[in-house]
Amino acid sequence: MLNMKMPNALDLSLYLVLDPDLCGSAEAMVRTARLAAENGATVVQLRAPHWKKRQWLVTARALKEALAPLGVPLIINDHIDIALAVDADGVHVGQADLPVAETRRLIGSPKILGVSVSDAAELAAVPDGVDYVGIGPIYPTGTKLDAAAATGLPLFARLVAAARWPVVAIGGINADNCAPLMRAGAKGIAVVSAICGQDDVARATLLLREKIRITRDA
Ligand code: TZP
Ligand code: MG
Repeated sequence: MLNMKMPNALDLSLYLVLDPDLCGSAEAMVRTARLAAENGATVVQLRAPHWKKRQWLVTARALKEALAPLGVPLIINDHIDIALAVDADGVHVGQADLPVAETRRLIGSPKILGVSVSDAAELAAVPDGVDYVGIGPIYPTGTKLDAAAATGLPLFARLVAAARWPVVAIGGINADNCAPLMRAGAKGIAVVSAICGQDDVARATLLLREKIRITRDA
């Protein structure tokens, strides 16, 4: 019998997107990521739109060291070179970033690739080659100032139904409003401010984790 080690299936259920401003510093970002991963975050994305490349590299490397022993994948927002430099687990691109096909060609087939969409037209235009689609913002958010208009729950449910890929919901999501998104078919929720900058990151993560569990078991 072949002794092949199957890669772990990608668990998108609680997807933390890091924010340097909300966390306070790069060091606090790494602490936040570790605490969240220890308490139920299943994916961590490094997102820092205003950073210079060197800061990206140093922090991505520290995150990889913190998360790899916990088995939690590290996704790099937009910067394929940083993902390759630290051997991150994947890349997440937006509508204004390098397109999916070019990104896939550069990172290779085993890596995770996600793309953001905010409406039906963007969703319909997503080509093969992605592992998941992030849809949002679903609810109003103060974290991404240039975000598109919030979809709201009914449109989100229609988008999930139309999606050919696993969907992660993002934007204004917290422990109180995440359940309907999971029930609508999301494979996971992505949060920034519900974890980053919270006084007790472990507790905030556990609360989200528990809501997801309850919703799944219902
Ligand atoms: N993309 C769409 S909304 C958003 C991103 C990165 C920010 C979500 O932040 P929060 O604090 O979870 O609303
Ligand atoms: Mg981007």
